[in-house]
Amino acid sequence: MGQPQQSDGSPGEQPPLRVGMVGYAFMGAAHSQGWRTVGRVFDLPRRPVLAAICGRDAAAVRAAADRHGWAAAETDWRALVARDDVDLVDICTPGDSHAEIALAALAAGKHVLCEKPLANTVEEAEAMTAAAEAAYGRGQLAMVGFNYRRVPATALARNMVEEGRLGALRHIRVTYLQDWLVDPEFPLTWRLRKETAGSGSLGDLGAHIVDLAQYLAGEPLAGVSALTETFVRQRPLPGGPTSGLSAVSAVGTGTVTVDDAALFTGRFASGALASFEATRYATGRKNALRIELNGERGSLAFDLERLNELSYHDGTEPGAHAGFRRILVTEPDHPYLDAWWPPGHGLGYEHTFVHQARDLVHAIAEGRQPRPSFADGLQVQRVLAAVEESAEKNSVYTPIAV
Ligand code: SOE
Repeated sequence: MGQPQQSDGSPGEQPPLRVGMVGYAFMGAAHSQGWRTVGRVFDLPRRPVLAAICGRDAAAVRAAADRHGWAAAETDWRALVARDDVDLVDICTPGDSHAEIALAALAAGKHVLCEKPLANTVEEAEAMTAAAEAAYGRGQLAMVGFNYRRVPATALARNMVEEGRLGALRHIRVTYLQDWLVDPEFPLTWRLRKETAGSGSLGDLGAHIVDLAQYLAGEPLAGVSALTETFVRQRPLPGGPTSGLSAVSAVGTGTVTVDDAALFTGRFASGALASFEATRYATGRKNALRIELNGERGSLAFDLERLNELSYHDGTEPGAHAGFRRILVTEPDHPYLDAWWPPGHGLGYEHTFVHQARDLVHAIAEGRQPRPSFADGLQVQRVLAAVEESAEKNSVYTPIAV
């Protein structure tokens, strides 16, 4: 796995973990923030080092390296993967390059972190999972970046479901709403083309809520019935580089080849029912991910716009006292919070990437499979494929392949 590393501390201390990142836009910036901050907040068995960042535009990637604190900049991801001073490759590119980069990085002996969705197709995700499983035998680890598992409140919700506080689950209701495509003049960026993004709101937002619902339920979906729609089919071509979720238009138009919105229902093997809505056309909703779980003994509700809170209803309390109550998830005994600020001081979106980095560093140092694994990412990909298949057949119930 690259050049042998000297540890510079006490006997038994593990060497630094040298990270190489591909991509420097929105997700690249978010992951950079995670890598840069994690060792300053958490006590880690290996100290992450921001070794090199890669992007095709030499000036832009150099600027990103300087801004985010990366030691070196590359313009060819193959050169980054080949570097001896990189132990882990973090993939923050559009979905069409995930498989190629991840397969090359695993073949080169690196650990891999790959942004969601794992791939653009089930076939790519299968190849990536097979490679990750083979690499695991060689001591390499691979994880998918479903960062919303790393909000303290969602991690607490998972613990509460596991403890049986909700009893058998009956309903999971989840929506992920944004509005940055409402304007029909918003240009046809890579996120609106099937060949680059794989799918639209479905893969971008639906992948998050499928993963979160399955993580909280503790089981995979068995099947889905779906509707998808593309509301605006022609858009102006992009006129230059896109940045985050914004872009400028050029002359000419092109065809949107992905869904704009996806609505689907799902069934778990346990009998629980779920509903999902993913859209970038929910006017006024900026990054509104909400999930509610109803079980035979209680309910939980989470809203990303109030991410330091978890609502809990204990259905076993006497009716006169029962009702949803707000748990302020900022106590040191809540997930991740012993390392942060005093109670009540709150975290935000970017901290999920710090927690993601923390969990991955621990898994690597301890040689255990981090979750969500590539196999978890593949399973989500199969749900997305079943949603597309069901939508094509006018909502016919479609079992999830195993
Ligand atoms: C755009 O819809 C986006 O940046 C997603 O791609 C991210 O995964 C999500 O966390 C925020 O919104």
